Amino acid sequence: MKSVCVLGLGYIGLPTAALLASRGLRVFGVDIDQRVVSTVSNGGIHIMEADLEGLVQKVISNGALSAHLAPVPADVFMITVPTPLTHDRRPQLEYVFAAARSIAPHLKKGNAVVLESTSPVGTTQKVADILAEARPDLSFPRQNQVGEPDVAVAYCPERVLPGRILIELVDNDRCVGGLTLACTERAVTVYETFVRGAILRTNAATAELVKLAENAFRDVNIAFANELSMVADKHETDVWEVIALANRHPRVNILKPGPGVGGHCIAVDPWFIVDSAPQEARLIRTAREVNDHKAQYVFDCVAKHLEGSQSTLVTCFGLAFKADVDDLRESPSLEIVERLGHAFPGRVAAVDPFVSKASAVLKAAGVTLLGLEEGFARDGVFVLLVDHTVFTRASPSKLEGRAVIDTRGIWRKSAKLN
Ligand code: SAJ
Repeated sequence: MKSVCVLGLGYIGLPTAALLASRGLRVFGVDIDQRVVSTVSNGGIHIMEADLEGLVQKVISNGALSAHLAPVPADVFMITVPTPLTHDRRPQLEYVFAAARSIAPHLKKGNAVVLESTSPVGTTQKVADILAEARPDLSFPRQNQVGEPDVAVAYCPERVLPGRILIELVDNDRCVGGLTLACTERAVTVYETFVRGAILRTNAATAELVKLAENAFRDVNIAFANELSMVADKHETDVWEVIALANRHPRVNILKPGPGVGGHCIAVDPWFIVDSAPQEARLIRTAREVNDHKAQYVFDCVAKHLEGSQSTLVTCFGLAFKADVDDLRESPSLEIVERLGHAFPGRVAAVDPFVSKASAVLKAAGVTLLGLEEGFARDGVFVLLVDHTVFTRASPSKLEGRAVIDTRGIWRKSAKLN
């Protein structure tokens, strides 16, 4: 194996392509967005991720990585495109299938195709079927069949945490599931070039469900913390104190409540399980509903605070979906700020050191974007939505005598919302 073509240069594809290129492979990065291709071709990056820019610069300048608008023949094709939800919460797999169709003309005997995008069980087989239809001259695998097909097809879910992607791509264990045993072995050789963690072999359907199970597990556990925070408010107790004390039990480890769950993974992937097994996945569905409801609950708490006066201002700290990232995808904080802006015109401002320009959504909601000091200088209520490190380091004097609604428990010992 000498070359890899990575389809989709997003949060997973770009770091993976750069890492493979740094391991002596010739890597062709493909994206349908001209701006992404131009940025990467110039050694730049279009996402924020620790240490990524330096690595991309290096592998672009030494010629190991190049960016393209269409697939280039290679030994291995890696699909890392988004799998969003449709409006009715069903997996939208069109990007995966389009990527498969785009590589079909370039395939030759001995190639491997690895899907990394989070996908419902059965998607890897569908990719193999699309390739088989487009290339009747080559043989493709069927799940659990014996023998070695001309082109190997496997699933290997990404499981890296944004903010730590380059570390976790190397150190995390990986789960590789081929449609056949031979497919698994071929895909394993790809990951052996850069993974220091264990490479665990299984079949494609299991690997697909493993990925969904990981994120659903976390969602259910965060839902427990969020539900507990609402119960604690009702009993006028401090949820952070409850959690700290409960977690002193040797077998209890409650996660942290917040304004809801965001990002493109945990807020989305559990729906793939619900869609495929609606009767069975009752807890997973409820957890999603609890976490989605938390944003509404926070909005209601702030609204209750503001309704008493016609002029009280509100300053929201944090827009990103979690601490120390600039990613606004599915962000409950952004949703809360947007709704507050519409409900209380002219009174809402937001501060987020990772967001430099107010988006169209914020502008439409009439929300002003302020710098940190400007935000602290404002009158009225402070609403803490994201535990960015700069917020956790704010001097207590900035908060003295303030009405604070803290959804993350970093500014007030008592984080009760109402
Ligand atoms: N959150 C809480 N309380 C917590 C932990 C998280 O409210 O105690 C919230 C965060 O604020 C955020 C959301 O949950 O809004 C998700 O954040 P996260 O840091 O838990 O996870 P992601 O979405 O950044 O990354 C997850 C990871 N999955 C797991 O930890 C099981 C990562 O390993 C996956 O690779 C990634 O999804 C993905 O791409 O699927």
